[in-house]
Amino acid sequence: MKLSGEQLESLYTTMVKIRRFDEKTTELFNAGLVKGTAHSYVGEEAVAAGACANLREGDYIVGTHRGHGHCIAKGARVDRMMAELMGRQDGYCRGLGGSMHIAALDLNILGCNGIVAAGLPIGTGAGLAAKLRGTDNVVVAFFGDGGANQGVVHEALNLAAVWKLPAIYLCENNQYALSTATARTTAGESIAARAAAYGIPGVRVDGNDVLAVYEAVRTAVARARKGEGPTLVEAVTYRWGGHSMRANLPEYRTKEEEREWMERDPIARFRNHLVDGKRATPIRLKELEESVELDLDRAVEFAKASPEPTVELMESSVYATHIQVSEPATRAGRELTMAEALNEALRGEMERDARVFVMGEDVSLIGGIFGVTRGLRERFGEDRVRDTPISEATFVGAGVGAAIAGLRPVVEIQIFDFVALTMDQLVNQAAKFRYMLGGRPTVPLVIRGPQGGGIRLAAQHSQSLEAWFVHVPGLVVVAPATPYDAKGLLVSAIRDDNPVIFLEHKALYATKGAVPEAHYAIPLGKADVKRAGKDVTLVATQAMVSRALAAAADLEKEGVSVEVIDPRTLVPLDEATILTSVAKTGRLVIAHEAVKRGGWGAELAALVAERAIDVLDAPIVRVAARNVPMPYNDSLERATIPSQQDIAAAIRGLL
Ligand SMILES: Cc1ncc(C[n+]2csc(CCOP(=O)(O)OP(=O)(O)O)c2C)c(N)n1
Repeated sequence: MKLSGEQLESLYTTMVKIRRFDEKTTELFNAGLVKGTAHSYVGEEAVAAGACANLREGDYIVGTHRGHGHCIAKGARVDRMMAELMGRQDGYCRGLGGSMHIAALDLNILGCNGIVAAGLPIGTGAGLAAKLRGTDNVVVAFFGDGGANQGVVHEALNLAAVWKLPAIYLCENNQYALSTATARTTAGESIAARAAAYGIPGVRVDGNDVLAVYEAVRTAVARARKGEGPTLVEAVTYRWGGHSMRANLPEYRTKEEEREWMERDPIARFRNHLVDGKRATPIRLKELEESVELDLDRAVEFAKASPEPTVELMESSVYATHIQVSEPATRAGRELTMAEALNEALRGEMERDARVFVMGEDVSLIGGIFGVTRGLRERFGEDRVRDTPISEATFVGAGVGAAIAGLRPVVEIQIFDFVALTMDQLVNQAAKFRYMLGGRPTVPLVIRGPQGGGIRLAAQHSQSLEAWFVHVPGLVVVAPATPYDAKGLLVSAIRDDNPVIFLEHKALYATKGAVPEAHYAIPLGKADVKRAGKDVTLVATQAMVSRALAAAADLEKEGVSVEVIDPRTLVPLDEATILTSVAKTGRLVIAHEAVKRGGWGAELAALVAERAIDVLDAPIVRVAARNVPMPYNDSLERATIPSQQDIAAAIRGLL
């Protein structure tokens, strides 16, 4: 396609701006004004410039650690970028993110990323959001040749291909991953050739030819906008400098190779093309260069004048404010199982808010292996109730991307042990996204599914993993014990603007309890006193709650009055209710099913010791699983998970 003079000038300006921005960044890094590290895009300018020239404001991009060029090409302001690199409050992330996390949600720049290839699941989710909304917006997800060997790249390409998502996966093959040449790590004739395995187009282009990149991405964007699905584009290029500004590594490339590639300078090449083809005069190009220079000088001044962020800003950037709700006046209602109660919560929220959708393995056609999503497909259709491939990292990451792009995904992990496959997307992406971007974006994502033992599913299908998530700032952790709590808490989790880990207990799915028919929400961070007492405070979670109540009933016969508290949400934790109870009883027993070592009980014990040691009349006691993986054998499993008798014995030992 023949580009207008204005478009050509814009491409040229973008490339020059990217180059000069990173050259300036290097100077500022050497002068100590840019800290940590940054990865220069010099030499690769044609890729971002050519690709993003095809995009509209509503289109999304996700960048990489080498992402300044991606942001500039999508229209980011260089002054706010520079302020971010200097860690200042006027930066895109208010100084909390730095070079590797620059994002501009107003321009649908969903962030650079410090984790190699992690942007691909997120970009895939943004593509899903664009499709579910019925727009013709597309996403360009950048990644490197090193990133191409991450498992999530395979998963993302597969998912986008089966769901025909409007995505362009753009591999910047600069031929090295840090020090390691692509040829030493990468099988097959090319990265683009891998597209054939997914039945989508794969195109290899000269990444130093901005017009070639523009054309390849133009075709891919047109296909995506028409709803025909994703394309994999591989742009072959070369980075001129070292891996990062900090890296001071032994040589791994030859000077000759470096020289050869610098002779293929994408900017000089385009400049010659414009001048030789009489599409621009050298004088005009000089004018454009000078205006870039002026912009960058102003950007540096802007950044230097910007204030440093404060501790208050930092601390307040982790969580979005939780929704304010109050519990229903009555808990009376029909007897439902916990699975039915959860189903009602999902149904009610999907009725109420078209942005809510559900995805996970086997959640649609059969309604989930525990039946929690049963009937939702019939009611809301397959678009909003999606069976996924077995690609946990990527469908959770797609949930993150869709949430960032404005939807409210509820993602099921079929058995919570499988969450281990998703930890990057949960811990490095979902939990930190708001914070890394300066405390403004929201990530309204629920990750739910069954944990816990008791039904002989052995070591890889029975763990209780709440401590993993409690440890991560940015995540909300919910763990209901009754059908009533499960319904109201899931409603709140879906309405919350933070990523919520919603832990169900598989042995409780079939337990019954009264559940009000009306749609209701339970506040996050509010414990429930399941039984009042005055001698001992017993804090129990999930399957331990009914055992704690049974133990308390037994002990009452012995004249011991036990107060049983279910925190219901572990983050945020209702510290006040627990501390008030301990102040009254002077004794604390904590019961959970997770293994004792490093368990959530240790955190609570430490909290009470720090805050209320003077009111304690006895040592704090934890009743928890033995420090072993869950055994398969019946009686060994029983010997591992705390019983009602274990809890009662712990309490007797305190009196
Ligand atoms: C998951 C992960 N592994 C390793 C790293 C460390 N690291 C950062 S960039 C990089 C090389 C990436 O190579 P490539 O994807 O080709 O991108 P390039 O740096 O060449 O642009 C490595 C090993 C990381 N940040 N994340």
